[in-house]
Amino acid sequence: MADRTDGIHTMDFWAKFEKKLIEGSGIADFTRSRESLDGLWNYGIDQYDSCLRNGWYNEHQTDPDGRPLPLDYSFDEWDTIQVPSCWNLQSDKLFLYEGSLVYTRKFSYNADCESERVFIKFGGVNERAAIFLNQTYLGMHRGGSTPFFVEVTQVLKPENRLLVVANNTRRPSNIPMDNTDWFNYGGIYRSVELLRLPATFIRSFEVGLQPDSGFEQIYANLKIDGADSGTAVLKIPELNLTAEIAVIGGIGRAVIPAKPLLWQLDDPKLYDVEIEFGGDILREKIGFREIRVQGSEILLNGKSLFLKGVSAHEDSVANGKAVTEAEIRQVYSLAKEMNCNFMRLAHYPHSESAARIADEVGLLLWEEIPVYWAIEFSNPDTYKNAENQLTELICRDINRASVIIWSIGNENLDEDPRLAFMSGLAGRARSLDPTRLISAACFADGELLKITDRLAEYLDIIGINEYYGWYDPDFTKLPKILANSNPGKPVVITEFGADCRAGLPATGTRDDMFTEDFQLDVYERQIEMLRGISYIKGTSPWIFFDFRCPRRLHPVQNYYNIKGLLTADLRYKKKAFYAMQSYYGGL
Ligand code: GCB
Repeated sequence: MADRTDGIHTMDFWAKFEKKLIEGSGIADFTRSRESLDGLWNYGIDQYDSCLRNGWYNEHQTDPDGRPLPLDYSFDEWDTIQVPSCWNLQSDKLFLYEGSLVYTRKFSYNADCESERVFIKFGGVNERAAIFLNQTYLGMHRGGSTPFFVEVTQVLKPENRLLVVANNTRRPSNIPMDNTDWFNYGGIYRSVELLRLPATFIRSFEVGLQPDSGFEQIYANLKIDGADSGTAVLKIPELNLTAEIAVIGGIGRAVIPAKPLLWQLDDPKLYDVEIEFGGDILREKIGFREIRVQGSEILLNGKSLFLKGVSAHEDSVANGKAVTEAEIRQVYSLAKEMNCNFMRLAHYPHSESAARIADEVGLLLWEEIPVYWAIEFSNPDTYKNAENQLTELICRDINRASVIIWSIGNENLDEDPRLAFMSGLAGRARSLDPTRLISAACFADGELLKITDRLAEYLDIIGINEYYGWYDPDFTKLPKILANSNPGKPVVITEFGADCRAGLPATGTRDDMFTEDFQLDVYERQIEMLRGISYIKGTSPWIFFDFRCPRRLHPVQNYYNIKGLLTADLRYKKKAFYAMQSYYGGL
């Protein structure tokens, strides 16, 4: 029933719904059969959050005595919107909308068998989502870039209404916070799927090369939901490998002798891997490789590696964050054309397909969570949110050979609460995944002209963002920083760059800001400076292609961050693209 008192009482309805959070819900689902819930959903633009305040999700049509009530909504008569998509690109009136959209659809369900458990997977909803099925509140997910799974077994009926309140309001206490340098897309922008699982199922499984085993062992870890003990069977047919793994307390762990061909950049070999427990079978394609650091070296399969990278946002002109596989493949093929072996996927987890495709094409990845700029580092709930996003990301991509680095954040000042927050995240990442490297994009100290960030102690690779030649025109500081620093660890220059409007006519001098010549000049000086520094083991300049950005109001920018080496439509290569291509080509 629409509660008239909601209008006269202040009500922190978000707090009410946040009492039931959906966290750490990951399920290994790659080859599981699924039913798509994508397609056209009804939607209402709910600027004042009336659905949550007034309980529309209850669908009360009458008062307790059966008299009809006036309703302010009519779900099935609302307009429709495509799921998945960013709402901003679906209608002009939604382009700059920040707030709630109520999404709803109906679907039918027939149980395959009585014991089956059913989950709905949401690949990504920006930024928070309150989920209701058949008038039952199932929980709220925070974090716009990681998947979550909601069990619906007990609530399903033959005919169902699914209702999602998606909200992209920027909040200072969120991850990310209210100020970022990218576009705040909204909506259910990755697929929604229904998964039917047996009563006992494999919730997660992880298979990889056992570190320090001389490439002669693999490890397997799995978690079972629904049963405590038994025996799992791991099979890798191409290696003639069949191994039994004891499951105790729902957990199975084993280290098994095996000599797989290693996953290499020029030969990204993937094996079909199968795991079975109690009749539940999961299949994956897995590459075996080892990544570690030694002194200031990064070693891939024991060999020294320079990360020839570039940073990129998940953004396309046509689809925003809802990028297609074809768009990801196009970006990767352009990165390879620039002679890259590495990409920094900034500043939040990109689509699950990004790492799967990188596994296939042989590209190394840095994956990041949006602990970006001035996060509320002293707020325990903000930490909880960040840790959950990190957990969901690691859980999603744990089997991807391409992913070599978990980045726990970008550009925050070295202050005590931040150190406690970020070192906590580093510890969490290590405990979930001791086989990959931990990094973050940090600042050098602009006054001492030295890398001094205390977070470095907790990182395997120190990422440094610097904009000498652009935000700080005094380029002479860069050589001083490089000479004054002795980090004892590999450093990757995770950002440098300059704005550039493609094709902007230069006036004939190389000092013309925003022109291709100016950007090229910054790149040439950066390359010259960085190439001689022994502890620098990679670069990922900012950025591969121009992207939408509400903070960029200069007419040449026109609401885009134009530091791209390519234009936003990926069609035009700026001059600096060729400078990077020739630098990387010569390494
Ligand atoms: C940075 C940020 C990045 C911005 C970039 C810029 O330091 O890490 O998110 O987009 O600078 O263009 O200012």
